[in-house]
Amino acid sequence: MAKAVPKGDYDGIRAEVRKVMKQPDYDDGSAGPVLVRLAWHASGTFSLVEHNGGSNGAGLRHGKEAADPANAGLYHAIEFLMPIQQANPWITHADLWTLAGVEAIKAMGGPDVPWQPGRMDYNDESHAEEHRGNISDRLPDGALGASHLRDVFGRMGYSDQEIVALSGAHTLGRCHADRSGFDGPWVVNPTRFSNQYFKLLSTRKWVPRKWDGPLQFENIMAGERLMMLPTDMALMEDPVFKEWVLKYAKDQNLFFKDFANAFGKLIELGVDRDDSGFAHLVRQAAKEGKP
Ligand code: ZEM
Repeated sequence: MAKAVPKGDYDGIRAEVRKVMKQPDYDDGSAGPVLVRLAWHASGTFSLVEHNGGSNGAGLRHGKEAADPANAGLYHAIEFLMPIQQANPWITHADLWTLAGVEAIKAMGGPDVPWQPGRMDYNDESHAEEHRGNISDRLPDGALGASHLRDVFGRMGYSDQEIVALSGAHTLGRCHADRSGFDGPWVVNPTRFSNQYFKLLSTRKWVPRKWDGPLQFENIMAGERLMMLPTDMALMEDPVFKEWVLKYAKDQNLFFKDFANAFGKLIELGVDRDDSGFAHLVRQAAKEGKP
């Protein structure tokens, strides 16, 4: 059971998140990485041009977005947070998911990412379907390359430098064959936030793994089979991306600063608060002045 904390006590919620992060029987003993992935996938559907998608609404609980293969396995994260939500029904899922991602980053040794409340939830599936617009196929595909990354992150308004900074999150967690088809962690200590991903990406020799699964790259380190996705490799192949990989590999402080900015921006995408401090869910068509 999670603890009920007073309405608006977000530090109290953060403390509860730290407690649910301890999951001795799950993955590397921590829910932290999958909580970060939930915050990212909840937010990373945003489109600047269409001005829809993003963390507001917590649409990932419903319908098509919940069933999207790109979101496979994220129900674990939603379930880890459920006791907190049940004990504290005053917080929206959308606020809880983004706050949990931010707190997990911090608890695993990462930077302080700015966070603000005010997101609302879709009430149910039809509410979500009616409001969110068509946001399918917006999350990146790890099998592709640099131009795909620029398409996907450009749609959210990110620069090359920010794409590389955000990719540093792959120092956390692992791929699961039964979720994405890919397999394994990127680093030896995947519950510690650091610039290790950039160090390994830029210094180790990565070779295609011989297996039945999709193309991924491997390097054996301390007896562990570490991995890189084709999109991770693209950061070393593209000269502009590579410059930032090398900078972040050398300078952890710079990485932490740039990551905090880029992740803080991510969880704010499409969250338009009014004077009341709430980001009301407006039907996309209504915003565009259509009936
Ligand atoms: Zn990920 N990511 N990601 N990512 N990601 C996975 C796991 C995690 C891509 C991707 O295809 C995959 C960002 C960007 C990109 C995390 C955070 C962030 C997995 C493995 C894949 C396939 C899923 C599985 O099988 O469980 C691609 C192509 C990206 C484009 C650059 C960004 C941005 C992130 C946050 C800032 C995290 C924390 C994980 C580990 C999840 C876990 O369960 O351990």
